[in-house]
Parts: sequence; structure tokens; C-alpha cells
Amino acid sequence: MSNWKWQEGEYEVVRTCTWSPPGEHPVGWSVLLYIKDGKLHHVEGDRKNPLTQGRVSIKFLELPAYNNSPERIIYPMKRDPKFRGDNSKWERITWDEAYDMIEKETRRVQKEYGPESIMTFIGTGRDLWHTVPKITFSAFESPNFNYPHNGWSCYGPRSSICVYVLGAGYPELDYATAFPEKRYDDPDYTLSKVALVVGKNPLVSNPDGLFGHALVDMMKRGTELIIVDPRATWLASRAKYFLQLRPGTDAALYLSMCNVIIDEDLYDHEFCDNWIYGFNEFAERCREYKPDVAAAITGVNADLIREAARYWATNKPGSMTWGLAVDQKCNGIQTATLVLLLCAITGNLDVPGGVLLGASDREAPTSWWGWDELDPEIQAKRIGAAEYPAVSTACSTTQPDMAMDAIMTDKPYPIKMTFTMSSNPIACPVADPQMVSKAMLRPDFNVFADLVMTPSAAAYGDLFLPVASSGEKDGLVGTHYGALTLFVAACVKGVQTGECKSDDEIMLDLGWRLNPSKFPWKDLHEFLTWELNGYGIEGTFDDLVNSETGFVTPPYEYEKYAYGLQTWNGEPGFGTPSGKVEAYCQRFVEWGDDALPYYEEPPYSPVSTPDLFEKYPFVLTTGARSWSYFHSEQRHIERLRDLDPWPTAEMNPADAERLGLKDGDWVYLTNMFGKCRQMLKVTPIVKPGVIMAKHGWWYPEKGPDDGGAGPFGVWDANINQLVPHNCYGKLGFGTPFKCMICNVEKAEGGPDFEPAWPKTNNYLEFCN
Ligand SMILES: Nc1nc2c(c(=O)[nH]1)N[C@H]1C(S)=C(S)[C@@H](COP(=O)(O)OP(=O)(O)OC[C@H]3O[C@@H](n4cnc5c(=O)[nH]c(N)nc54)[C@H](O)[C@@H]3O)O[C@H]1N2
Ligand SMILES: Nc1nc2c(c(=O)[nH]1)N[C@H]1C(S)=C(S)[C@@H](COP(=O)(O)OP(=O)(O)OC[C@H]3O[C@@H](n4cnc5c(=O)[nH]c(N)nc54)[C@H](O)[C@@H]3O)O[C@H]1N2
Ligand SMILES: [Mo]
Repeated sequence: MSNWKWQEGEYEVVRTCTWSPPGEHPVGWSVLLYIKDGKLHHVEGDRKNPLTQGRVSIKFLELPAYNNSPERIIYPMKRDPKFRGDNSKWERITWDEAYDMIEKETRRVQKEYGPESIMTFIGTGRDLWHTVPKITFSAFESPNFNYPHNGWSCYGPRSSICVYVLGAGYPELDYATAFPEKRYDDPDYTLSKVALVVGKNPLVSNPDGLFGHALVDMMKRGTELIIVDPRATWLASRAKYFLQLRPGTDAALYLSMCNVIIDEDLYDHEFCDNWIYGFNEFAERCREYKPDVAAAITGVNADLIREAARYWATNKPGSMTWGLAVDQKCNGIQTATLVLLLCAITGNLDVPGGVLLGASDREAPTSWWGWDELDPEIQAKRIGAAEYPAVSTACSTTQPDMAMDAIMTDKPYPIKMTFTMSSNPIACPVADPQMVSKAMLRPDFNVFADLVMTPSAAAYGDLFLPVASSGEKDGLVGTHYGALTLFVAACVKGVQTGECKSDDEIMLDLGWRLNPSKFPWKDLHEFLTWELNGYGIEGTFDDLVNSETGFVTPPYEYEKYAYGLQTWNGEPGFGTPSGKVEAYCQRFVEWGDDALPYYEEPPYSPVSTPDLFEKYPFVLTTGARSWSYFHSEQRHIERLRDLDPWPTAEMNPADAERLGLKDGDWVYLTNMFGKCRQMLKVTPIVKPGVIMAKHGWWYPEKGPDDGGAGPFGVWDANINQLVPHNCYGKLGFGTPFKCMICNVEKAEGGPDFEPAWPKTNNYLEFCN
């Protein structure tokens, strides 16, 4: 019997590992697909996976509803650009016709304007962080690979800091991944005494490769928590220390915690003497942030700051996991640096039970993606590369705000064609989405590769390529995108839906047509073998599928820096210019910033803009994750929508009482940049004076042509209308998505419809 496919009664069962679609970060949820009559019927968690042990995110339990939804677009479609916004004008075409159109436009733009006038857009860390760059650099031969989240405000600051300050891959909790057999019960595993969780709610988000529930497994065995969050999450309510700060003020808190640890001589002298570059200068900087200073900024009691710092420094080993709130502020680079330094000065980096570290010290995975083979003259044209080398070096992309400015202004040159794979810009990642939706009418040709019609594709798409979902394609999952590879597994195709193709198949088709010498693989499996080998794993993709389990858990080495395993040249140390953890980072000076981490007030806040704060008297944080949705996805999946039917804005009961508002009221959230409408959720979990509003909202049930409220009502609900474009830190990173200001006003009512999910394909009905 095959290990990956068998019959169970009326079902054909396929063992696979999922990543995306639907959107998800690379945790590696292993599942068994139960297939009946060529359709996915249900899924079950696969207990053979040593990390998740059969547990599955609820979004993947709803995979059959997602894959079989009548909202799926399952054939390529085109629309004449002169009818953008008119969604009755889509026409079904063949893949050949679709590729012909792309080829013709690519050649025209390359010839008339140069390849740099083609820009690609990617979404968050889904299954295509090699696919889109490869299409950009090797098929279109353009340098303009763009992640359209302003200030690269997700993962960018954190992962760049790993490169610049640590010269290492991604840091994560030590959740016994090195011991796949017995896990936490392995005698060689050391349990963390304490876990520092900053700006992250991993039980809901399972982000960037972490299986969030592992933290609960650790808590059950005795790990204590220090939580930094303006909201009392489930984890916070069970924490030893809960530091409920004002959104956007993290850096002041961490400077102060470092100050206590250094002042009270609780730091790891041996590690600091040997492995930290600029420790004394850093200690000096921290002295400016005595606990009472930090308390005034953050709103966290000074004694609590002291106690939490002492607890962190004296209960070793301590582990750490950091989240999106670290990034979504202009001060994100410094905040991320400080979190790493809190771990470094206490000697918690890469020790058993401490902070796991990825081995790589690469600047950027550029050679993988074909960047190195681009003509240097073309490379030099990458938008934002000269102004923001900190972005372009570690992320190998444009600076996102500048990329949008180029589309709007034709400067430094016009953008004539765009190719968007797995992003829904005007509903989710961009600030000032109404401006962006107008700007995107300027290119001659906009291609989307997605699964459903989105507000973005409805507003300005000319060609739609239908993408295969999980269970419908072959692929690979590797945790932390290869920056900390704890687990690699095969995704195996069980069913075919319509004419959908996987992103990798689309990449290969385009590559073979446009620039075949850069796409030497003869088929998808050969490509996947190459990718597998890139994770450092030998053998072919087919070997992996046919292996007993379909996955590999690469061995983990602790204290790599001590044994020469953290650098390419085999020297002990970290992969930075000094070979040490750079508390003082010379490169930041060259790039126009301070060498030492510092605190900076958010640009719009009670302190920076007191006059505006009088009018907009709440601190606004956005986008805390929902169990039901991955960003702007899944609003059309009945059981997921049932759990979380409307966009909600959380407010503390004391604030609600003062304003005469009650739970379930519809309110307008407004500020100097824009407005949206959400439902009030009155809850004590959110800090008084703070609003937490949901992101990524649109209403599939409203249809694509909703007039003034935008396609699918996106202008009704999208919170990013309150976030400014071109507002980021000195190195090009960090927009204040999690630290703006707003006012709350009662709305006359809510949307004039009930949440609904189409039972028939309302989309193809009005297509020609
Ligand atoms: N206010 C506020 N805004 C935010 C955030 C916040 O916290 N607050 N979070 C931000 C963050 S962290 C991020 S990363 C961005 C995310 O922004 P995006 O990545 O643009 O996320 P989505 O809106 O989900 O759009 C993704 C699209 O890709 C499609 N898709 C899903 N999986 C696949 C796949 O495998 N292949 C292809 N081709 N398509 C796929 C989906 O159907 C969807 O239409 O949003 C950001 N926006
Ligand atoms: N279900 C689901 N899972 C997801 C996603 C999704 O959309 N849905 N998106 C994925 C993506 S792309 C990402 S980046 C991750 C993000 O996932 P996480 O990293 O967990 O981030 P968030 O859920 O945005 O916010 C986490 C916590 O930060 C708190 N917070 C808000 N402002 C601040 C602040 O200024 N400082 C501090 N310290 N905390 C603050 C919030 O209250 C919240 O509890 O999730 C991924 N996983
Ligand atoms: Mo993200």
C-alpha cells in the first residue's frame, strides 16, 4: 500500500501537508484528504506529524467548503481594460490565450519602456515566496518585486534585524522540535522556564511557521509567560507578568527592561563580553530609560517593569517569540533590535530551552530567485534600492511606498504592467487604499492570480488566472520560509478543480515561454526537487512523497555561534561584520540611522500630535487576528463567517459608558485620513483609551459593483483608510498600522444586509 494514497471505504485518502491556499503561514498542518467522487469531502488531522500531532487550524478544517465554493474562479478570464470596474465584462478564455496576452504585453513593455516598467505584487508569506521573485527577476527580467504592505511592515523589520544585528536566521521558541520522537518528554530537551511573548497572539495566528499551541504544551509543563500586549489575550490572562502597554511604545519598555537588567547586574557577563559588539554604548543608551521614564511613556507601572525584567533575567533558560506588532510602527527596526538584545544580554540565544536561531547568515536569498543573474544596470533601477538599502538588501524588493508613488507619478519611470499573485491590495495590505485603487488604473495591463474575485481584481484587473488550492497541487512546506527549517513536508495533489493551476505551475509555464534558459526544470517535480535541495535536504520530491511519512525534521544544533556553525566560513561567531551580536550597528549609520536602538513616539499620538489627539482621542491598533480569517480571505465561507460575522472594533467598557455606546452598536471610526464603519465590541480585554479594529474586511455578498462603497463594499469596512501612505522609519521600514489615533462616532445603522454567502456562482452568472 502506498504511504500517501489509499482507499478507506467510499473515500480515497491522500496524506498531504498544507500551506496555501487558503492563506496560511508555513506551519505545516499535516492532513488526510478524504476524497469522494473526485471532490474533497472532509479532512482530518494527521497524527504522524511530530510538531502539530494531528491538530489543524480551523481554516484548514473548512478546506472542503473553501475548495468547493461556488465563489471560486476556475477558468482564466479577461476583461478589456477600458471596462475596468465593470464586472459584467469578464470573458472566459483558455490558458493559452491568457499566456499569449501576458507574453505580448511583456515583450511590448520590455521593448518600449524596459523590463523595469513591469512590477509584481506578492501577498504575505504563502506558498510562493520563491515563485513571485523568480517570475519577476527571471521571466519578466524586472528588478521590481514588490510586497505592497507600506513600510514593509510585516516580518521585514524582524527578519532584516536577524540579518543585520544577529547575522542569523529567524528566532523562535524552543518547542522541542529537535526531538521529534518524544518531544517535550525527551530527556535531552530543556523546558524554558519563561517565555517572552511580544506583540503576538500565536494561538490565533500561528504565524511565520510557529505552531502556536506549542506554547500551551510548554505552559502545561511549567513554562511561565511574560506577555507584552495592549490587550488581555487568553495567554495574557494566564501570564506571570502582563505588561499592558500603550500601542506603539514597545521600544521604551524594552530599553527600560534592559536598563534594569544591566543596572542590577543581572546580565550574562560572559556572553556580553565575548559576543556583543557595542555593549557599553548600548548600556549607556539604556540608562536614559529608567523604569519611571518608561512608565510615563508606556503606561505600564514602573515596579512591574522592574519585576518583569528581573524575572526574565533570573529564570533561565528563557525563550522568546515576537509578532507583527513589533513591525507595524515607524520604530519597528529599533523595537526588533531591542527584543533580540533582551535575549542576548541574558545569554538566552541558541541555548537549550532558549531562543532557537536559524543557521543562515545570508544577506538575502537572491541567488535562489534569479536576482544575481539580472543585468547590474537593471538591478540598479530597483525602486527604492538607492534610498533604502536596508530594505532592498535583506528583503530583495522595492520599498513599497515608493513603488506605489512610481505607479502614481511615472517617476523615476512609468509602470506599465503589473502582475499580482496572492495579494488583495485595496482590501488588506495598503494604507490609503482609495488612492491606490485610483493609481492602479494607470498601468496598461494588470494581471491577477487568485482563487476568488477580490475587490482589487474587480476594480482594476484585466486578466485573471485561476489558482489551485491546497489538496489540488503538489508543493513543499518548510517552516519559517527556510530561515529556521525545523520541518519540511510534501504537499500532494488529491483533486483537480476546473482548470486551476498552482502558482509554481504558472511560474514554470510563464518562464518556459518568456525566458526558458532561466527555467531549466523539465517539469514541476524537477523544480520541487531543486527547491527541496535548497532547504538542505537530499533526494527528489518523489522520494519525499513516497517516504514513510512524507516529511523530514532536519537535526537542530544549539549554540551554533560557539562552534562555527553560524557563519558561512566556519569561524565561531555570528554572521555580522564584527562577528558578534551588533548592539551598535555600523551599517545603520551608513544607511542614515542611529547605530544604537532608540525609542521614538509614533508620528500620530497623544504625545506627538496633542492637537489632533483632542479631535481623535483614541489610540488605534488594528488587525489582531481572527480565528476565522486569514486577512481578507474566507468571508464567503459560511461556518467561518458565522463565528465572526462582522468587522468589530474593541472598546473598553469605561470608554463605552462615558460615550453612551453599547456592545453591538455600529460606529464610524474616523481620523484625518479617512473613515470606515465597524461594529462596536465592548470588552474589558482592551486597554482603556485604546481601540482595536479588525482589518481585511469586505463583503463578498455585496457583489463587485457596489458604487460608492467600492467593490464589494470595501470602503465601508476597510480600516486602512485611516492609515497614511508614505509614513515609515528612517531605514524605509515600519508604518503605524498598530499605533494610529481615531475617533469613534455612533453610526445611524449597520450595513443594510445580513452576512450571506452565495449558494450559487453569482460570479460566472454575469460573465459572458
Ligand atoms: N490595518 C491592518 N492592515 C493589515 C494588517 C494589520 O495587522 N492591520 N496586516 C498586514 C499584514 S501583516 C499582511 S502580511 C498583509 C497581507 O495582505 P495580503 O497578502 O494582500 O492578504 P490578503 O488580503 O489575504 O490577499 C491575499 C489574496 O491571495 C489569495 N490567495 C491565498 N492563497 C493564495 C495562494 O497560495 N496563491 C495565490 N495566487 N493566491 C492566494 C487570496 O484569495 C487573497 O485574495 O495585510 C496587512 N494589512
Ligand atoms: N487566523 C489568522 N492567522 C494569521 C493571519 C490572519 O490574518 N488570520 N495573518 C498572518 C500574518 S501575515 C501575520 S503577520 C501574523 C500576525 O500575527 P501576530 O504576530 O500574532 O500579530 P497580531 O495578531 O496582528 O497581533 C498580535 C497581538 O499584538 C497586540 N498589539 C497591538 N498593538 C501592539 C503594540 O503596539 N505592541 C504590542 N506589544 N502588542 C500590540 C494585539 O493586541 C495582538 O494581541 O498572523 C498570521 N496568521
Ligand atoms: Mo503579515
